[in-house]
Amino acid sequence: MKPAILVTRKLPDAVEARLRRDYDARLNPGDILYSGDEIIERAKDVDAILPCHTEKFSAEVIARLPGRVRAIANFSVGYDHVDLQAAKARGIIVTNTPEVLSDATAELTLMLMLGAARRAGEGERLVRTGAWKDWSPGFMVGTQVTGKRLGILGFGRVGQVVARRARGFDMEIHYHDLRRMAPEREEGATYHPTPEELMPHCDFLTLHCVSSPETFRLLNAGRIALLPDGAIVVNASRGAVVDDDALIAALKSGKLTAAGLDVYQNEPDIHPEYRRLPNVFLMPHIGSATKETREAMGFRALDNLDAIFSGREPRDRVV
Ligand code: 8YV
Repeated sequence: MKPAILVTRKLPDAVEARLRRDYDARLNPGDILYSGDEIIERAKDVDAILPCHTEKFSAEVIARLPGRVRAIANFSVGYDHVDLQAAKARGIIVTNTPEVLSDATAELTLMLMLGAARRAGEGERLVRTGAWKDWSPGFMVGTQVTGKRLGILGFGRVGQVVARRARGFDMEIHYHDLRRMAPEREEGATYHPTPEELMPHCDFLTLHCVSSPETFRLLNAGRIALLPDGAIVVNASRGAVVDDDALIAALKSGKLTAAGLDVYQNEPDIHPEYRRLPNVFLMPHIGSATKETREAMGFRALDNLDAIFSGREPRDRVV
C-alpha cells in the first residue's frame, strides 16, 4: 500500500503528478488555508504531512497529531513554523528544502536592494496613479548601489549567493555568521566576529539568518544605531529577526534612507506603519516564488519523503 501524504497547499502540477504516482496523495486543489484543528482532523489516516510555512505546527498541534504521522516534510527551507522539540519528543521526522531556493531568494534580495535604493515603489505608484507630471534633475533621486559596501548577516547558502550576485555591482562584501567561512566560501568577503562589528561597514545590510529564539529581533535599535547614517536595510529571511518598531523609527528619523522587505512578523497582517512609509519597498513573501524553484522545492520535499518511506536517511533532516 502506498503511504498516505497530507499535502496542505496546492503545489505545482508536476509535483502533484509525482505525488499522485508514488503516494496516496491527499491534495488541496482549492488551496484552502487549514487551521491547526483541520490539519489534525485531516491527518488522522496519513503517514506524513507535506506543509508550507503557512501551517503552524505548535507544540499543541504536534501533541494532537495522530500517532500514524511519521514525518513533516516541509515545502520550505525555513522551519520556524514547526516546534522541533515537540516533533522530536514524538519521534516525528522533520525535513526542509535547502539549496534549491537560494538563487531565487538571492534574486529577490537584489531586487529589494535596488528597489529600496532607487525608489522603485514610489516611482511605480507615481506612474500608475497618473501623479507623474514633471521631470527635473532632482526628481526621484535615489542611492547608487554600485561600489557600495554590503553587509550580510547570516552567510549561509542564500547569503553566499547574494554576495556573488552583488559582486556584479562591484559591491564590497562584509559578513557576520556564527563562525568564519573557509576562504573558498568567503570569496574575498570580510568576516566580522559579531553583528556589532559588522554594522559600521554596511551601506546596505541584508539579513539571511535562521529565525530562532537566538535571532529574535537581532536587528534592534542598538544595532541600527551602529549602521552608517543613511544605510539601507533589506530582509528576505523572516520578519522575526527585525524589531519592527526600531526599523520604523529609523526610517522616519532619516537614520536609514530606505528599507526593502519581503517578510514580516505576523504575515500578512504586517505592522500598519510600513504601508504608510514611502521609503519602504514592500513585497509579499515571494523570495522563492519562481516556477523553477517552486517545482524544485516540491521535488526536494518528495525526495525526502521517498527516503523516509524506503528506510533511508532523508537528505534534509532537521530533526
Ligand atoms: C517559501 C520561505 O515560499 O522556504 C522558505 O522558508 O520562506 C519561502 O521561500 C515558503 O516558506 C513556502 O512554504
